[in-house]
Amino acid sequence: MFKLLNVLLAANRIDAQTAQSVRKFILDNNTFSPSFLLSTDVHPVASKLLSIMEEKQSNLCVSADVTISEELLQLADSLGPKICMLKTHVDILEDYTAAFVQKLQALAEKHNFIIFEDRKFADIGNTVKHQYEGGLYQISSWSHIVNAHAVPGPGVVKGLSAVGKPLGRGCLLIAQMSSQGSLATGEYTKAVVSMAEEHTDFVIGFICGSKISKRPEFIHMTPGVQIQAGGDVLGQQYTTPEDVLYNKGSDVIIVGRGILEAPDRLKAAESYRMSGWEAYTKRLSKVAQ
Ligand code: S5P
Repeated sequence: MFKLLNVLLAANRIDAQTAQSVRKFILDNNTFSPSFLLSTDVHPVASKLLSIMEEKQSNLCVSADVTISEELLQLADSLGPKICMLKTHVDILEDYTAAFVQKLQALAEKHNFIIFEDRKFADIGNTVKHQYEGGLYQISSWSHIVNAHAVPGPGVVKGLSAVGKPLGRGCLLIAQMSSQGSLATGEYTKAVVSMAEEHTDFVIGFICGSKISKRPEFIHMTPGVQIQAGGDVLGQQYTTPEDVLYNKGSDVIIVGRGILEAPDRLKAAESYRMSGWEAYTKRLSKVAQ
């Protein structure tokens, strides 16, 4: 439809205003989907995430960095309708129990969001296999997505994949970081992209600051996002949703303190959802033109 509009516009059969209002109508009525960009076979977790994004008109991942499990569950329940994904750091909880993850899984079902344990695995394949599957947290049994540093080489992906693939799980590789002085830049980032391309049966995308791969099967997720650019005293650097999604070409924004420290968390989440979705669909419509 976008191409057709361009043809009609070029032939002066419609004016620019009509073309724009038809484009807006198509976007508003969701008659196209972000997954229109996908031409290849997509990993089931990635395709689930994309359909949740469309259905809820949300590309917001809340980073639920709280230390009490009851508070995390409350967050998941109240913000659940606004988000496509909830990111956890399960090892910062003071009171972790197996019952807690069961409740979290039930909330993920109820509100239809993906769970992403931000474990940042970074060891040899055999060790990460144990860390992913076993120990206190048994992450592979409940988290749809995990992430890993590529620094150990492809063994880290192979080890995680041995556990996660049979369970239908997906993995993100950390290709860039939001923190000041990060070493994950340039050639390192490129090597991470190559590593992902070698493991598309398990790797579904990246933690990154901008679009780093043109391959449509990869989802780009960006942390270090707040309504106002800036940072914290420990090196975190913030970019705005518009910049990350429209200018830098990422797909999902990961927001922690921008929501957690707001006077009204629900209101803040809705505002990130709205600005995130607007910037994302604006970019997709530009790509489609
Ligand atoms: O490069 C990164 C990668 C990650 S996953 N920078 C990050 O900040 N993160 C995580 O995103 C970080 O561990 C934290 O959980 C969240 C950002 O939180 P905020 O409060 O600064 O928004």
